[in-house]
Amino acid sequence: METNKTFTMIKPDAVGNGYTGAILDHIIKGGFKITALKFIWLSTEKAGQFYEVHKARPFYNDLVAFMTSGPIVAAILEKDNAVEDFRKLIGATDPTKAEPGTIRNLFAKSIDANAIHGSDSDENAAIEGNFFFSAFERF
Ligand code: 3AN
Repeated sequence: METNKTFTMIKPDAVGNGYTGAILDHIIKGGFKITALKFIWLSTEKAGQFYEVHKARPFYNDLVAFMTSGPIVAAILEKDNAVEDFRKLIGATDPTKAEPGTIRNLFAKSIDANAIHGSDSDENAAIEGNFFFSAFERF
Protein backbone atom coordinates (compact mmCIF):
# COMPACT_ATOMS: atom_id res chain seq x y z
CA MET A 1 0.00 0.00 0.00
CA GLU A 2 1.35 3.43 -0.98
CA THR A 3 1.90 5.86 1.90
CA ASN A 4 2.80 8.97 -0.13
CA LYS A 5 -0.66 9.86 -1.52
CA THR A 6 -3.84 11.33 -0.16
CA PHE A 7 -7.08 12.62 -1.64
CA THR A 8 -8.81 15.92 -0.89
CA MET A 9 -11.91 17.89 -1.81
CA ILE A 10 -12.35 21.60 -1.22
CA LYS A 11 -16.02 21.61 -0.21
CA PRO A 12 -18.85 23.83 -1.57
CA ASP A 13 -18.69 26.29 1.34
CA ALA A 14 -15.01 27.07 0.79
CA VAL A 15 -15.32 27.18 -3.01
CA GLY A 16 -18.40 29.44 -2.71
CA ASN A 17 -16.59 31.76 -0.31
CA GLY A 18 -13.74 32.20 -2.80
CA TYR A 19 -11.13 30.32 -0.73
CA THR A 20 -10.02 27.84 -3.41
CA GLY A 21 -6.82 29.69 -4.33
CA ALA A 22 -5.83 30.37 -0.70
CA ILE A 23 -6.44 26.73 0.27
CA LEU A 24 -4.46 25.35 -2.68
CA ASP A 25 -1.64 27.74 -1.75
CA HIS A 26 -1.74 26.46 1.85
CA ILE A 27 -1.58 22.86 0.60
CA ILE A 28 1.39 23.56 -1.69
CA LYS A 29 3.24 25.52 1.02
CA GLY A 30 2.55 22.57 3.36
CA GLY A 31 4.82 20.49 1.12
CA PHE A 32 2.21 18.62 -0.94
CA LYS A 33 2.51 18.16 -4.70
CA ILE A 34 -0.76 18.25 -6.65
CA THR A 35 -0.77 15.27 -9.06
CA ALA A 36 -4.44 15.46 -10.14
CA LEU A 37 -6.97 18.31 -9.97
CA LYS A 38 -10.55 18.96 -11.09
CA PHE A 39 -13.42 21.39 -10.54
CA ILE A 40 -16.79 19.61 -10.55
CA TRP A 41 -20.36 19.69 -9.24
CA LEU A 42 -21.28 16.33 -7.71
CA SER A 43 -24.63 14.68 -8.44
CA THR A 44 -26.65 13.31 -5.50
CA GLU A 45 -25.85 9.81 -6.73
CA LYS A 46 -22.08 10.41 -6.84
CA ALA A 47 -21.97 12.19 -3.45
CA GLY A 48 -24.08 9.39 -1.94
CA GLN A 49 -21.63 6.80 -3.27
CA PHE A 50 -18.63 8.72 -2.01
CA TYR A 51 -20.06 8.94 1.54
CA GLU A 52 -21.56 5.40 1.49
CA VAL A 53 -19.52 4.50 4.65
CA HIS A 54 -21.49 7.17 6.56
CA LYS A 55 -24.90 5.95 5.33
CA ALA A 56 -26.06 4.88 8.81
CA ARG A 57 -24.96 8.16 10.46
CA PRO A 58 -27.67 10.73 11.36
CA PHE A 59 -25.96 13.46 9.32
CA TYR A 60 -25.70 11.41 6.06
CA ASN A 61 -28.60 13.06 4.16
CA ASP A 62 -27.52 16.55 5.18
CA LEU A 63 -23.93 15.74 4.23
CA VAL A 64 -24.96 14.59 0.74
CA ALA A 65 -27.22 17.66 0.32
CA PHE A 66 -24.38 19.95 1.38
CA MET A 67 -21.81 18.29 -0.87
CA THR A 68 -24.13 18.76 -3.87
CA SER A 69 -25.03 22.38 -3.02
CA GLY A 70 -22.26 23.81 -5.24
CA PRO A 71 -19.09 22.89 -7.08
CA ILE A 72 -16.09 21.32 -5.38
CA VAL A 73 -12.39 21.01 -6.19
CA ALA A 74 -11.00 17.45 -6.00
CA ALA A 75 -7.29 16.62 -5.94
CA ILE A 76 -4.73 13.88 -5.39
CA LEU A 77 -1.75 15.02 -3.33
CA GLU A 78 1.71 13.54 -2.87
CA LYS A 79 4.09 13.84 0.09
CA ASP A 80 5.83 11.36 2.41
CA ASN A 81 3.38 10.25 5.11
CA ALA A 82 0.65 12.03 3.11
CA VAL A 83 -2.54 10.91 4.91
CA GLU A 84 -1.37 11.74 8.43
CA ASP A 85 0.42 14.96 7.49
CA PHE A 86 -2.56 16.21 5.50
CA ARG A 87 -4.98 15.55 8.36
CA LYS A 88 -2.67 17.63 10.56
CA LEU A 89 -2.68 20.41 7.94
CA ILE A 90 -6.51 20.49 7.74
CA GLY A 91 -7.21 20.15 11.50
CA ALA A 92 -10.08 18.56 13.44
CA THR A 93 -13.45 17.78 11.79
CA ASP A 94 -15.08 20.39 14.04
CA PRO A 95 -13.42 23.74 13.12
CA THR A 96 -13.92 25.08 16.67
CA LYS A 97 -11.53 22.29 17.76
CA ALA A 98 -9.09 22.69 14.87
CA GLU A 99 -5.60 23.92 15.80
CA PRO A 100 -4.78 27.57 14.92
CA GLY A 101 -3.33 27.86 11.43
CA THR A 102 -4.98 24.68 10.12
CA ILE A 103 -7.17 24.93 7.00
CA ARG A 104 -10.39 24.27 8.95
CA ASN A 105 -9.41 26.79 11.60
CA LEU A 106 -8.78 29.41 8.93
CA PHE A 107 -11.53 28.69 6.40
CA ALA A 108 -14.35 26.58 7.95
CA LYS A 109 -17.47 27.75 9.78
CA SER A 110 -19.09 24.56 11.16
CA ILE A 111 -18.70 20.79 11.53
CA ASP A 112 -20.84 20.11 8.45
CA ALA A 113 -19.57 23.01 6.30
CA ASN A 114 -15.96 22.29 7.20
CA ALA A 115 -14.19 23.53 4.04
CA ILE A 116 -12.15 20.46 3.15
CA HIS A 117 -11.97 16.67 3.10
CA GLY A 118 -8.87 14.57 3.70
CA SER A 119 -8.65 10.77 3.39
CA ASP A 120 -8.42 8.94 6.73
CA SER A 121 -6.22 6.00 5.60
CA ASP A 122 -3.89 4.96 2.77
CA GLU A 123 -6.52 2.47 1.63
CA ASN A 124 -9.26 5.12 1.46
CA ALA A 125 -6.88 7.57 -0.24
CA ALA A 126 -6.47 5.05 -3.09
CA ILE A 127 -10.21 4.28 -3.28
CA GLU A 128 -11.21 7.98 -3.23
CA GLY A 129 -8.56 9.01 -5.78
CA ASN A 130 -9.73 6.25 -8.12
CA PHE A 131 -13.35 7.32 -7.62
CA PHE A 132 -12.61 10.77 -9.09
CA PHE A 133 -9.66 10.36 -11.45
CA SER A 134 -8.80 8.06 -14.34
CA ALA A 135 -5.19 7.12 -15.16
CA PHE A 136 -5.20 9.84 -17.88
CA GLU A 137 -5.98 12.57 -15.35
CA ARG A 138 -3.07 12.07 -12.92
CA PHE A 139 0.54 12.97 -13.49
P1 3AN B 1 -13.37 13.96 8.46
O1 3AN B 1 -13.83 14.69 7.23
O2 3AN B 1 -12.65 14.86 9.44
O3 3AN B 1 -12.63 12.68 8.17
P2 3AN B 1 -15.62 12.21 9.06
O4 3AN B 1 -15.05 11.27 8.04
O5 3AN B 1 -15.93 11.69 10.43
O6 3AN B 1 -14.70 13.51 9.22
O7 3AN B 1 -16.96 12.80 8.50
C1 3AN B 1 -17.12 13.04 7.13
C2 3AN B 1 -17.84 14.34 6.96
O8 3AN B 1 -19.11 14.27 7.57
C3 3AN B 1 -17.14 15.52 7.66
N1 3AN B 1 -16.13 16.12 6.84
C4 3AN B 1 -18.29 16.45 7.95
O9 3AN B 1 -18.56 17.26 6.80
C5 3AN B 1 -19.45 15.52 8.18
N2 3AN B 1 -19.67 15.28 9.59
C6 3AN B 1 -18.94 14.51 10.43
N3 3AN B 1 -19.44 14.52 11.67
C7 3AN B 1 -20.54 15.33 11.60
C8 3AN B 1 -21.50 15.75 12.55
N4 3AN B 1 -21.47 15.34 13.80
N5 3AN B 1 -22.49 16.57 12.12
C9 3AN B 1 -22.54 16.99 10.83
N6 3AN B 1 -21.66 16.61 9.88
C10 3AN B 1 -20.67 15.81 10.27
